[in-house]
Amino acid sequence: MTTRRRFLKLGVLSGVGVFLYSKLGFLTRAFGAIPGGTLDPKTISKYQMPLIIPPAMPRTAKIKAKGEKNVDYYEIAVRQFQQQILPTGMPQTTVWSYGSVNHPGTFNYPAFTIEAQWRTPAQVKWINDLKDPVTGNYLPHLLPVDPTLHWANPPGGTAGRDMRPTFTTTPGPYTGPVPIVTHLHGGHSAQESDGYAEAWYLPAANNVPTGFATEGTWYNAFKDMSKKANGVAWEPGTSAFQYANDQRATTMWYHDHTLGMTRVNVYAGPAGFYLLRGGPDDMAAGTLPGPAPALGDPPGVKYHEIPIAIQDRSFNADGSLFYPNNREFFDGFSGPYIPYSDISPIWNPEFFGNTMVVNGRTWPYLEVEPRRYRFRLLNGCNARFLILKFSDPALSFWQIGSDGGFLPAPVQLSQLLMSPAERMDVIVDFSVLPPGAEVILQNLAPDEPFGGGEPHADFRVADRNTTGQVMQFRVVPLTAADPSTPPNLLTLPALTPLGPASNTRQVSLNEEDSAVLEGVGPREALLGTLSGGAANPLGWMDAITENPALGATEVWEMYNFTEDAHPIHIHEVQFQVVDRQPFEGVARPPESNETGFKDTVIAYPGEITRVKALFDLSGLYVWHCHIVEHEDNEMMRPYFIGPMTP
Ligand SMILES: [Cu+2]
Repeated sequence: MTTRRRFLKLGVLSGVGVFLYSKLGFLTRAFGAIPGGTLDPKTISKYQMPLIIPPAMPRTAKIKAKGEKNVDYYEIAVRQFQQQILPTGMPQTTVWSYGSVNHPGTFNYPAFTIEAQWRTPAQVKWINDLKDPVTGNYLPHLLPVDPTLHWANPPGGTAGRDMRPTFTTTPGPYTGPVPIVTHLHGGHSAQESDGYAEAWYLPAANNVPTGFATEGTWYNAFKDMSKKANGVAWEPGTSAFQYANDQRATTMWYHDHTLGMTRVNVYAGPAGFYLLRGGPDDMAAGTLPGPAPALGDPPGVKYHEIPIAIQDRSFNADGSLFYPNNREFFDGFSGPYIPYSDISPIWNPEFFGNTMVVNGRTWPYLEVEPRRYRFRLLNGCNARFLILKFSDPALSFWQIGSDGGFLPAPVQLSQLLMSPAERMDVIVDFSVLPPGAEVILQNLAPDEPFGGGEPHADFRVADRNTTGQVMQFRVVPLTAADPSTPPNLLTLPALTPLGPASNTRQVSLNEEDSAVLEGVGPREALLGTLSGGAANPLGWMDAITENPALGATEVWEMYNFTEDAHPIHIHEVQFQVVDRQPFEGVARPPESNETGFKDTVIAYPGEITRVKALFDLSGLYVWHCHIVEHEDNEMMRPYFIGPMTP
């Protein structure tokens, strides 16, 4: 939001007398509070409410599916409801999230955790229930949807859906029925169950306007494939995805993935953990801290394995979520927009909230005993990188797992760098602290796009009064002995590395400014290929260029031609990080906590980031930047595994 590069651009503009007012606004942002809604984050009392530990999502039934005798079946809807996210005494917040339609009281932001067992498939009927429960009419979006992006575009009808519509004047936000499609992030999912960005669907509402497309371009094709593969019929306003759970045990999460709307759909709340357990890759020699929430737990169980989703949000004084409704919020650019320029009027290239929300509560606290805990950490922010560090140097993180399951061995780290969508499985030993001790989990990453480097030395760290704090741990007396193995003595499951690659592919990360207004940008971010060593940016609609053979192991070399780091996520696979190499420099090995499998990797500016993956399911998938504002405005590409038959 406030990189030096953008500062210089605005300086140039103000020099020609265009944006003096905006520039003043910008200066306020650069050296003052993080802009947001009408609720000043400094007026929110911290550490007033305990951390919510999401319970296990109740199953609807055990069922048989085609070729499968034992399938965990869920019926999960996305609904709108109110939740106390700000401290008690402040207003509630209207959010969206998932819950089991058969179990009232399970709708929560973040959603309850899906507990999956290795080689026991899970089938989820994902229901778009963004409807008024009384009238059956659709609910409009809680947040401003920019209809000028390349997006789902239901008003375009079947001919104009999943397109960038043409406008003759600058439109306001889209207020029609909201498309959704859920993706299991990290899942080894068949294409029809992956939540493809053009496989969205509207709620089956009473008042969907005539002429609107009710499903995305790929919905019906995947519906047919799903019928064939799993024997399940999709009803209107739903899809039924089946997850094989045949991968290494790990921490995954599920969230919305609709074309051009992911940033606002996920910001509104729909996200939850999906923990896959069991199998040969989940057998550490030793005892890990536990238990985690399980189905049928009586009240009062003490959990020592806890998922922690960290997100930044901004609020208005009435408790509502704030997300910018104009481009001007980002860089002061107040137009001209359509039809005189190519800058979208609402979309912001990145959004940074000024309040930290952990498991759906602002700045919560967790009482911990002086013993070991296992935390499944998720950076669930839209654009914000996190650098987590305890305020007490006696505490450290023992990282045992990453996106794709256990690391080869535990790694002790004093701080954790997490880009959006990354997960880290860590053990923290609070026994080094006396009862009564209070420790803050801090965030030392910047309040702006991350470009690499170390806190203080290379960038200004997050505001120590707001986004520089994440949550608090309060040490209380020990009630029972800790049976868990000290992390330095844990032997983690063996990791089988991928074989040699049969193909190396060069891809690129790009950002483009306005093509008509000098010095205004960015307009959009793009992936692409390389052509003669130079960037060849490509958009969502360009022909597929990444087409690995089924069963191929490939190295992807990601050239980052932009000035920011981007978390790049490839669907279907868990990859290994090979190395990183500055354009003019020598390669360096992956970080000590990147030696397992991953699905999201930080690609630094001016570097080639190499990952190696085995593409073992055929079909249509995507790879994209997980700064969701980028993903929504072209920084996502379809890719295809195996022969592309029409
Ligand atoms: Cu990006």
